[in-house]
Amino acid sequence: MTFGIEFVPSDPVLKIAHYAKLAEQQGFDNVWITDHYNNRDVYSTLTVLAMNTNSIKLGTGVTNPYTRNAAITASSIASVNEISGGRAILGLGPGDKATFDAMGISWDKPLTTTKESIQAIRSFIAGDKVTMDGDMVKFGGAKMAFKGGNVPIYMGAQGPKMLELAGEVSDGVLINASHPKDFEVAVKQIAAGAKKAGRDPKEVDVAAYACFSIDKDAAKAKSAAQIVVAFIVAGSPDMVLERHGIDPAAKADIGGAIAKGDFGALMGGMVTDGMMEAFSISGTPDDCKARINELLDIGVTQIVAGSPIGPNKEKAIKLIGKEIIG
Ligand code: F42
Repeated sequence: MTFGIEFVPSDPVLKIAHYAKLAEQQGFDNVWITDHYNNRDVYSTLTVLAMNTNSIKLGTGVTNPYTRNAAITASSIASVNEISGGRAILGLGPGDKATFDAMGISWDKPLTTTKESIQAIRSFIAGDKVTMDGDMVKFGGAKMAFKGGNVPIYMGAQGPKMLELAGEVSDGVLINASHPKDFEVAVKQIAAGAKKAGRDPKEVDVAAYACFSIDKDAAKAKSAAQIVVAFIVAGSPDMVLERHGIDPAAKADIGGAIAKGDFGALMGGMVTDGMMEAFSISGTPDDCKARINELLDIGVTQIVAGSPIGPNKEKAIKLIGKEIIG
């Protein structure tokens, strides 16, 4: 098992560098930085992290193929790879529709765009001259002027077809989920894709990109994760809610409370224990360890501690290091 940590650059980059250094000292293997246009830039953040750490792997978690052309993404991640002495990982997913609507970008064929972009990015990083006439990605003989080295490519994926594609073409998959029931399904879909491509499914690192909150006080840990879980419920497909015995009607109520900024209602019972159980790894170190062990048994190979990590990030990173990574 490897252990990763996610940071959202809504915090200043130097603060994230401090947390990343601490995570490295505590034995984390990977740091993943999210990419949204309204936060600090993901590659600037990774560059600062590269200069402030020595061994932790540095990934986009995840960028997308719509706001950045595949050649630009290849050049950016290859630069981080060079600066960090070969520690870069590219995490790529199709992004989300609401963001692209706000940016005036049409979100056509997310799966095809992701697949073709990965093909192009791999070729650019290898130093090839790229000529492509895909459905969504086209290049007329573009080539990078430097070699990118070895950069693993991970996919952000939840849907069945995306997970299958991840099994076919990726080095790893970052799955936004926390519960064994979701991974039972996902692991099978990834394995089906790998078999289709003639690969051993073990070649694909299966990462639980989880809503994680740890504290010695279970109630404090859970309370810190409630708002994140509310957003997950509001954005989950009905099928996923039903898998966890949650009435899909709750989605509209929670979405309404989020839209009104009514955090009192969300924290006051709207986010149920069942939702917390389904969509977070939260509680004491022993609670978190028990869930992690269940996930490992099913085939998860990397645990990513995602937002909020804990009521106090610094304490939470140290607790994970001491009690879980050990
Ligand atoms: N998104 C961001 O914008 N920034 C982030 O930092 C970020 C982090 C992140 C971390 C982990 C993670 O798992 C996801 C993350 N995301 C982030 C979201 C990510 O970018 C994707 O939005 C998300 O993972 C994709 O969700 P999904 O796997 O459900 O895929 C969607 C697109 C979907 O609908 N998939 C379908 C499926 O079955 O898998 C397939 C749809 C399909 O086949 N489409 C056809 C095609 O060619 O694209 C076209 C069909 C037609 O009729 O046109």
